[in-house]
Amino acid sequence: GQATAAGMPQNPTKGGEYGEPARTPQPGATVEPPSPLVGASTTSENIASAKVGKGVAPVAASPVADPLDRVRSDATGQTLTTNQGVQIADNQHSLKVGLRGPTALEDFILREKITHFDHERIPERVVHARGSAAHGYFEAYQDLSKVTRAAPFAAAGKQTPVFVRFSTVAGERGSTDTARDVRGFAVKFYTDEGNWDLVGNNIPVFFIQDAMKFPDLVHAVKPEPNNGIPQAASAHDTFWDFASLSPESVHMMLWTMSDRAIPRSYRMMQGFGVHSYRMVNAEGESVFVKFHWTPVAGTHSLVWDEAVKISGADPDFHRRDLWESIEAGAFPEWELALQIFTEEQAAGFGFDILDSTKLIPEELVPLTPVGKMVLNRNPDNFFAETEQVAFCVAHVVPGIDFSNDPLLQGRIHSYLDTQITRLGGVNFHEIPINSPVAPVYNNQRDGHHRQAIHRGRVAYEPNSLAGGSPAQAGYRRGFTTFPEHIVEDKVRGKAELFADHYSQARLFWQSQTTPEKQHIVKAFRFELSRVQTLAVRERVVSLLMNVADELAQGVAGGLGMPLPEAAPVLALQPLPSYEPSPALSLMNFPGDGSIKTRRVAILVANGVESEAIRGLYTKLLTEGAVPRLVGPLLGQVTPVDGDPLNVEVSVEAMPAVLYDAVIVSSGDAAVSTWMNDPDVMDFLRDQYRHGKPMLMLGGSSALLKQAGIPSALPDGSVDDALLMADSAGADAAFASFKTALAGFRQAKRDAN
Ligand code: HDD
Repeated sequence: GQATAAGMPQNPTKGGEYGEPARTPQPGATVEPPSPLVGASTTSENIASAKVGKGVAPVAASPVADPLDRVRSDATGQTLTTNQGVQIADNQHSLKVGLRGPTALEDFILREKITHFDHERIPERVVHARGSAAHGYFEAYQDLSKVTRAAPFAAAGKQTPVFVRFSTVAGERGSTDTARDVRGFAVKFYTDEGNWDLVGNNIPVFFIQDAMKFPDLVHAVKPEPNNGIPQAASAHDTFWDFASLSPESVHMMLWTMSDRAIPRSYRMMQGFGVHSYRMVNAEGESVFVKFHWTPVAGTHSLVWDEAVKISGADPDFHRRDLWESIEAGAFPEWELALQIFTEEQAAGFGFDILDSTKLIPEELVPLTPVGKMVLNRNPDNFFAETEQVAFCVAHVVPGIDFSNDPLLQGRIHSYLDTQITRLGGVNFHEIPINSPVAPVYNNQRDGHHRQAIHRGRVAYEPNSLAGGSPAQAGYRRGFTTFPEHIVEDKVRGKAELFADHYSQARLFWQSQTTPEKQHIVKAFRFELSRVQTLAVRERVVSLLMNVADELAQGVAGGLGMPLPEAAPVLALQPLPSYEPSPALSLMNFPGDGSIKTRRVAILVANGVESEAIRGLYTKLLTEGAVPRLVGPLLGQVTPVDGDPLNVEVSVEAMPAVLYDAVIVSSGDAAVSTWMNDPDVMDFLRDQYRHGKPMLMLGGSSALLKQAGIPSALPDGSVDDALLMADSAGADAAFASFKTALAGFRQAKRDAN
């Protein structure tokens, strides 16, 4: 307890006990931790610092975020009240008939509090339950009015506020971030002509071609209904049973077994609108487009062993990463590009642009960059914003229109419908995070939780009693559906080219680098090893045989099974043949070459030589990286030279998988302690195994031998991410270390 002016002990949570002084909270202390390199030991992973921010979102001017101040509630300096505004004298005790007697029904304060608590949870999203979000803006590079009248593209430099939510698909709300899964990439544009939601994924194709199959897909991948196992994983019988009986899913299967499904960060993955959409200009002319988001930080992924270990060490890995980088001012950024094509062009592609299991190779339709998106503000409240945000594929604005993709058509229905259950009624658009910045006037009325107080007696149109207001906008201003000419039979079925399930799966496979191919084979092996039903495993491999022999053989060999017969293939002619497309490889987007936000462990212990690491620490900070002094325990370590060092985090609390690279200090005493420390040995082995850059200073390179780490690559060549330097050469080694870290991972080491 702190001392009050009166010298009384003060506990701010016990107003009833200590009276008035307790109702005056302490002024919020600004935490400015000292550098870990000097002074008293205070730091921990959770203390605000220049590296992770101050716990208060930087406030960027935004027409969405700023008006939310209207509903932001800050209790600093305020008194506790009921929901009716009645001040509460005692928040510790229920009202009892005698101190040892029963609680009175009359205790409205207790009942209001408990009743509200009982209803705190709302249904989680049926898919994409686990997610993280941030505010930001989209800025157009150029005036795109030739192509679309959509507001965000009206002028070069025009900014449109956005709220973006990233997610996994299969896991429940509390599940791990690093599951092998598709990632959702949902962007709400608060345009000045209404809200536009671009609800995409980090993979440009989908498992199924028709919305009719979506509930089956989701039931198959979710935990099995009898025992609720497994959580956030596709590695089980029901998923692969469904997938193996749905050959249309083969192309997507390859993507989800690739490293795309285990991104290093939400900030380091692409996003795709998946479907073909239409853009329509003011003259009513239309083209088709596909949407692509490309991260400025490059595309980087985890390796599977690392993803599994992160799940234990920090299940919030991606959520924390997004939060911390925004707090630290390292704002994530993507470029938006369009593939623009006409109906006539599409007729010659050899695949159907209405089929969501197909992408359009960039060799066929190159990308046109149209703008960038920057995420610069964390939500203030996870529930109010991230949980209550409602994305809906049907939210389009004038200038954006749908295609007839049967998956998209079903989605147009599904998203509105699901919010009615999830958010408790039809007025979810009035929840602040969902409200457009464009004004809303119509004759919809009432419903649960109505916020607007509509004035007047007219709630219909046409009317004369309200002077005809609100009036139709007419075709020039209002949303106008592109008048596509259609004369067709009403049928259930699919178009012919939808039956080609393998051409693009082969294209994807052929476009991968060798390590990527190896990871795909291993992912299939892992998933199918967990499948208990032999026939399901066989069916999957029989599909893969139509993709590539080396793939099918690799997977079958890994499962200890003979090659089955290839699955039957419909003879369709002529099918497109593709050259490998470099854009389909993750390696194609290395990023901007910086090491910003990369986390670097610097191992320290008593007896280290501190001069070199002080220099490296400062250099890393200057480059925008996130160095951490990692020691055996919290507290201080005593180097052979200079001031004590403050350990920022212990090896136990943050193991190797939570860093992108390691620097191991020199110093005989420290090195000989580490030789016998199993945590440190595991740390080094994992760093090596996961391909991470390692800089061994002075005598610490002796640890490599002890850990069984080879000094050259498997092919005998030099490992340029495994660096050694004596302390005098540490500065020079930093340049090589930086290059290795910018390159992210040594793929050739590959023990994965
Ligand atoms: Fe979906 C959520 C993306 C097919 C039905 N979907 C949801 C979210 C994303 C996607 C990113 C989470 C939005 C958020 O963060 O709140 N979904 C996709 C993509 C698809 C796709 C890229 C294929 C191209 N989805 C799809 C189909 C249907 C749905 C075919 C149904 C016919 N999706 C839903 C849903 C969800 C949803 C049930 C659950 C929660 C929500 O909508 O708001 O309506």
